[in-house]
Amino acid sequence: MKKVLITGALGQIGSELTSKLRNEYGKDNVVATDIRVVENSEVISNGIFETLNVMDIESMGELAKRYEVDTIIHLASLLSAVGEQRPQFAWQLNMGGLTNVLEVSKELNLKLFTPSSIAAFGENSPKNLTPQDTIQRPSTMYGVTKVAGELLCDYYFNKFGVDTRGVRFPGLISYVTPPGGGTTDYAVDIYYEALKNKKYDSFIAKGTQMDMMYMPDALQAIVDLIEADGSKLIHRNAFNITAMNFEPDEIANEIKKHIPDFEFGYDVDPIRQSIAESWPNSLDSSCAVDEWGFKFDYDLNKMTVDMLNKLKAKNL
Ligand code: VAH
Repeated sequence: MKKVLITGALGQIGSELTSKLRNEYGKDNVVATDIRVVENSEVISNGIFETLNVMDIESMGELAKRYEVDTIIHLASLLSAVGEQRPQFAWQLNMGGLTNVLEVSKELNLKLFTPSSIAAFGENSPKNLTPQDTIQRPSTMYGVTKVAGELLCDYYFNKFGVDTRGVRFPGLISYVTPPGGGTTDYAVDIYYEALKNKKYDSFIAKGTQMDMMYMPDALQAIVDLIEADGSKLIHRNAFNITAMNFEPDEIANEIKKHIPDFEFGYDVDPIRQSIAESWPNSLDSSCAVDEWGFKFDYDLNKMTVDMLNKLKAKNL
């Protein structure tokens, strides 16, 4: 990867990925794009930024040509909970945007990374250590678009030779840009609320195990997979990856080690709870390890220390 165009660059992943890639590949080699414009955003002020609606294939192709990118990282997407509120729009955006980046990548011979999610699995996928290759019958529109997206990316690789690659992200936890409309967002909200109010009621129920990952590990996984030797990849779209696995009580107890008077409880959201229950309890990430050396640095303990320190530094 020498020059990259990122869609959804103002989102939870995009905002931190843009900064990382500008540091590692040079500011002039990262074209950050998003449909929105946000005031006081470093993504906009600290390098190349273009407004782009991923449903507009002409503008997307024009930007890719103008900046002579060799890679697209496609992050623009509606997440699980908001996708259930607007299922038709979720299909149109998630699939329309992906089809456009695939067509532009085919026309300009670009490498394409786009993430899938643990949401690509459903009730009858094996719940524990969910295999790389297994039944995928998700019950959310977001999950449907992720499975369809995985199949479409494999199709473009097999039929047209487009170099597509992706990972199935678990819940991602970060301190820079809050997530929007996800089911795993409770694991981000809890840190903000523990610091601001010393109290948080989880919208996900006690005992609900989900895979999670700290954002620095997610960003490194994106770079490592993009830079991996394609000839060694048996799978492409998309690799199971995970770093930790916990239920709400476990993350609350880890926070209490640092904020002893933190009051934790439950106020379960039945919609997001039903989504969470349809997802795996844990993933088997051995194919990512074997095929491109996936690794992670942060466990729940190390992440909690860093999250609380970084959020305190933001004077929340
Ligand atoms: C969501 N954070 O909750 C996203 C993610 C695995 C979950 O895809 O929708």
